[in-house]
Amino acid sequence: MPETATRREVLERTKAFAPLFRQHVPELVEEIEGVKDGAGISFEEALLLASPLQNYPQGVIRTHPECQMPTTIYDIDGDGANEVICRWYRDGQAFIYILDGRTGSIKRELRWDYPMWPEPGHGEVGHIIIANLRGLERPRDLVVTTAHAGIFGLTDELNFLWAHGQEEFNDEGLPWLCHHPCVDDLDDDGCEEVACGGVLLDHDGKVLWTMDLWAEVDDSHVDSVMIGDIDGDPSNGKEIAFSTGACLLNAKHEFYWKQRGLVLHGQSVRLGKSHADVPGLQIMVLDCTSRSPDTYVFSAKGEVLLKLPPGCPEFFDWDGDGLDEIACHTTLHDANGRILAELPVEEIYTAHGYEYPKTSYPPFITADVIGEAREEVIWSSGDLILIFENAAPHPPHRN
Ligand SMILES: [Ca+2]
Ligand SMILES: [Ca+2]
Ligand SMILES: [Ca+2]
Ligand SMILES: [Ca+2]
Repeated sequence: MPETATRREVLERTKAFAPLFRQHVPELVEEIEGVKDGAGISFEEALLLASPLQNYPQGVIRTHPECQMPTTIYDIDGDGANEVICRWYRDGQAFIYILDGRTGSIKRELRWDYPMWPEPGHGEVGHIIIANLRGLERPRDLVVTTAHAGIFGLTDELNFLWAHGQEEFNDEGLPWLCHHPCVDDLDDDGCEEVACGGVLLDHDGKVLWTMDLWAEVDDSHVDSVMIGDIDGDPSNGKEIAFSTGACLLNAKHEFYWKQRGLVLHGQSVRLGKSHADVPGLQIMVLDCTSRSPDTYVFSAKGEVLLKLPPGCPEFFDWDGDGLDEIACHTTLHDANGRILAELPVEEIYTAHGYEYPKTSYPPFITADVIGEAREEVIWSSGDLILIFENAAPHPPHRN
C-alpha cells in the first residue's frame, strides 16, 4: 500500500493506543498479535483493523449525546460525505431532513407531526441518534426522540421501523421518560437496543423491560443514559449508567450501585477514562438539584474519585496522551481536579456582541477537529463558533 501522508499520520496516531491496549486489555493484544503475524502487517495496522472506527469512518461526528438541538452529522447513505440530519421547520411545519452536508440541499424529508416539547424554538429537548437497529454492515438507522412525546425508529430512507408514544407506557403506570437515550448492542446480535431510562427497547421496538423509576431512583425520569462495558469486564456484558440517582445497572435492570445520596436529579452522565489505575471506565455526573450541587466522577464500583464545582461536564483528551481530562463548563481540569485552563468564553462572546450561552446543558462539544490527537473544545452560540486548542507545544510523535 502506498505510504501517503494521511496513511502515515493515521498509523502514527495509532501507535499512541498500543501501550494503552497492552496495559488495559492484554488479552486483546494477544489476538492482535495473532492477526499481525497471520496477515504479515504491523501491530498498528492490525490494531486499526480491529478498530470500531471501521464502522464510524474518520471525520464522522456523532452528535453530543446532550445536544439540545435534534441534529446530527453523519454519512448515512455511505457515499463518503457527511449529511446533516435534523428536525427543522418550513412554513411552521416540522420535518425530519437529511441534507447534503456540502450544499445544504434536501436529500430526503419526512413531515413530522409529532408534538414537540417545549415549543419549537424554545430549547427543544429532543434527539436524533445514529443507530444500527437493522444489523446492517454499518449504522444506517435513526432513533428520534421528542423527549416527552415519544421515541421513533427510522431507516436511512426515513421510513418508520417502529414508534412509541408516551401513552403506551403511561397506561402501564410506569414512567419511561428520558431526555437523552443511548443505543448499543446489549445482547450481541448485531442490532442495537435503545435504553431510555425506565424502558429498554429491543432493536425492533419491542419493550424488553420497564421499571418503576419512582421505586428505583425516586424520580419520574432519567435525564441522561449511557451504555458501555463500564466495569471493564466483558464477561458480564455491557452496563447502563443513569444520571438520575447516579447509578449503574446491567442489561437485565439489576442495579450494581446507586449514589442517590450524592446525586439527586443528575444531568449529563458521561463515560471516560481519566484514571489509568482504576479498572473500567469512569462515570461523570452533574448533580444540579442538591443543596450543594457538584460534578462527581465515580469509579465503575461507585466510589467517588473526584468532586468538582458544578458545570456541564465532558471527558476529553486535552493533551493527547490517550487518557481523558475533564471539561467542566469553561474550566478544564486534570484527572485530579487541578485546573489546566479557564476558557474566556463569556469575555469573547460579550466582546463580539453575542449573548453568552447560559443553559443547564453543555453548550460545547469536544473533538479533535485539527487532526493532531489532542481534542479541542468547541463552543457555539448564534453564528459565532469558538474553537479552543491546547496552547502547549505539540507533543513529539510517540513510538
Ligand atoms: Ca453521504
Ligand atoms: Ca441487540
Ligand atoms: Ca461489563
Ligand atoms: Ca489526556
